[in-house]
Amino acid sequence: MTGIEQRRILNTAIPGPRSAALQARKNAAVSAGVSTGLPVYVERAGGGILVDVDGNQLIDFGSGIAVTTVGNAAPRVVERVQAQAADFTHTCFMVTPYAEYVEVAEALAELTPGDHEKRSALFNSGAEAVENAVKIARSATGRQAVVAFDHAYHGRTNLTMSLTAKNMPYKHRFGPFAGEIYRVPMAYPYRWPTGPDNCAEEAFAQFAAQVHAQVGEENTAAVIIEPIQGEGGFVVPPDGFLTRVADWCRDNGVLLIADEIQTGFCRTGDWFACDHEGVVPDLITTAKGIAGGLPLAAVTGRAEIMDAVHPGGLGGTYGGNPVACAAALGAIETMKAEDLPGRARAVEALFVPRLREMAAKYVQIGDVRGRGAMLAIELVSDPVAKTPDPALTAAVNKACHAEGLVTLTAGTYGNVLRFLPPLSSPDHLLTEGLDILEGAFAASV
Ligand code: PLZ
Repeated sequence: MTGIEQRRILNTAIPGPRSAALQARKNAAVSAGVSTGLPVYVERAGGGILVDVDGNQLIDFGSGIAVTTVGNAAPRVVERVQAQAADFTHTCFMVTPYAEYVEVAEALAELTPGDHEKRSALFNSGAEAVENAVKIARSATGRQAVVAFDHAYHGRTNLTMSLTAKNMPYKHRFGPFAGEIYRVPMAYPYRWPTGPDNCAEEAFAQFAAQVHAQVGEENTAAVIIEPIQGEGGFVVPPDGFLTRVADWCRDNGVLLIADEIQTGFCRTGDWFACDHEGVVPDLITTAKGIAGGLPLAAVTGRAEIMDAVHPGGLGGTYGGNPVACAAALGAIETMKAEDLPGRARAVEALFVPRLREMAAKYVQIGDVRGRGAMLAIELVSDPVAKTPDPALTAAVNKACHAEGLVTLTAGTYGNVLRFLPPLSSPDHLLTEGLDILEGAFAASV
């Protein structure tokens, strides 16, 4: 750990005066298009704590949007990054390569679902990985159409924004969008019209029928899906849905791209969320948790698909930067040494009973869902009509922030509170965070 006392401390109002002064400078220097959910300015972080410039210590239930799974400034990451930065910081892998990139690709081949032969390519951000997965799928199949789901989130670049479902804030006024993208219903048990028991089968039937009627299997290069949707509201498809989609893809020569950028690397209690059902995607995109906070992303896939691209067709100046690769090797070592999939399951065991208790007490909590340390509650103003309640969601979120608990919202309707604590967080901080959440509910309903 980083020597930060694992204790919440509130010295000032949240945000405090130094954070407020920095936020004023931010507003004068940074585009208004880049907003901040909780404008406390962070000075140090580790374990389950963020320390701000006013000396407040906040409990982290966000991990910088599912990134610092191994913890912030995790010791093995820091050690490797410091050593690598002192050795060299950049050569460009496409010019004069280095071993760390190859080692990350080897680790991805070992850890990602399936025991087939694999290849990887490394990039800087999740969106860039998704862009490249689509390029690879089109190149390998000679087909163009890409099928994405309702509530999907795949990034903010033009192609990935086009794959993303939600207008505000991601797409509004940013069109025109990329072509050859088709959207189908998502298996969303809580909101499935005929009930959760029918969801897997009916959602799959609609998916297959719509692709057949509106796209054509033979025109479809890939189906892209988050095995648990992230920004869209932590929608967990019922068991059986992903398997049916994967089987359909195999039967139709369509590539299955699992976007595990948010779910990957121990977050859901497995190394990857696909492991839960034994689904083996043709291509998998990873980022976020892979490198403990440094920017790194990857596309990993079947050797014959990844190698179908012409030499020189994939790349970029910084993709697989040596310092980011060193961080990834430190992060992966940490995940193995500390059994972080097991730790994520322990987090689920600690959270879910508490969240269910709250749901029994507050009818506004319509659904408790997620897996491992990727958990959420969906808030509704009417539990029968399931009317989304984004106002209550914002109020609870704000009340948590005021008490020094960093929470995040999500969901197409803005009515989901999500919990993504770092897996380095001690239990007592998780319990205290849940106490704060319960207090925020009591104060807000
Ligand atoms: N695919 C499944 O979750 C990033 C986005 C936050 P980048 N999610 C957080 C925001 O508002 O921009 C994400 C994801 C999934 C792709 C991405 C994109 O990853 O590294 O943000 O480009």
